[in-house]
Amino acid sequence: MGILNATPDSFSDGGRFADPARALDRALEMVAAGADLVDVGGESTRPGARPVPAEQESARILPIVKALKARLPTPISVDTRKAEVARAALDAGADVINDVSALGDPAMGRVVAASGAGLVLMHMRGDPQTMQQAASYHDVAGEVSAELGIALRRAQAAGVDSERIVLDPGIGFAKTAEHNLELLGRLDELAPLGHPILLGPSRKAFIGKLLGDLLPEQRDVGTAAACVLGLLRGARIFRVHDPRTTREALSVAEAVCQVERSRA
Ligand code: HH2
Repeated sequence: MGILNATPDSFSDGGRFADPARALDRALEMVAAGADLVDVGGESTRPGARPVPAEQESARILPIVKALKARLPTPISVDTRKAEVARAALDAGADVINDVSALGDPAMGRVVAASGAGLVLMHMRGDPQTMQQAASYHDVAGEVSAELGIALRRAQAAGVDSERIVLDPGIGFAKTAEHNLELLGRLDELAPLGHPILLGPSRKAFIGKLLGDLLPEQRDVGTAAACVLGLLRGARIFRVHDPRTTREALSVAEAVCQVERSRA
């Protein structure tokens, strides 16, 4: 899943792809580099980010979703927490809603259910402005798994097709650097929830910190390493800014896994 943020303030690609023509070029580049899905976002969710009104978020993403749908066969997901924005994006042709609040908006489940689209439910506590104060766990993998289970049941109760639901532990959302590392190491504990797992470590601060305060654009090798580890622990979708580096790393890891499976 290649990241395309139409925001002025995203922590890594803010301000670069707000124009639909530039966004389309970037999407084509990411697909050529191995992305199977393009995730369009119109509101930054980095820690402390200011919320964006629905009309403004829609105005940022809809021209891009339409431009991408007209030119690309690749499925498009839209990263939004608002049912109103999701409805407009689905009408414009989006295939998946990526909701980092896991149905924080009570109308979101019904909107996605009515469209038959896919849904990503990501773990977070609070919202981007408050979440880092909620980064307190006795058992991070157990609590994330239990809270994702609650979100999953809410989505099913709203009528979302179970086959279309993907779960995400929310790397960096209400998590310290240590929580992120522990979650990555224990990702296989989410398998009993029975849904595909999406992982979004891309260029996040814990990687920069581990590598000696690297800037976001310098964190792609670290991101690929986290994704390979995630693959080995069961993740199947990887949300990244630089699909080429991660795709290459995953291809090598997959080849090794395939040989291992054929010998078993
Ligand atoms: N991370 C970000 C945004 N959306 N969605 C999912 N499912 N999982 C994630 O880990 C995730 C996400 C934050 O990254 P980015 O979009 O690069 O930054 P910003 O929120 O500043 O736009």
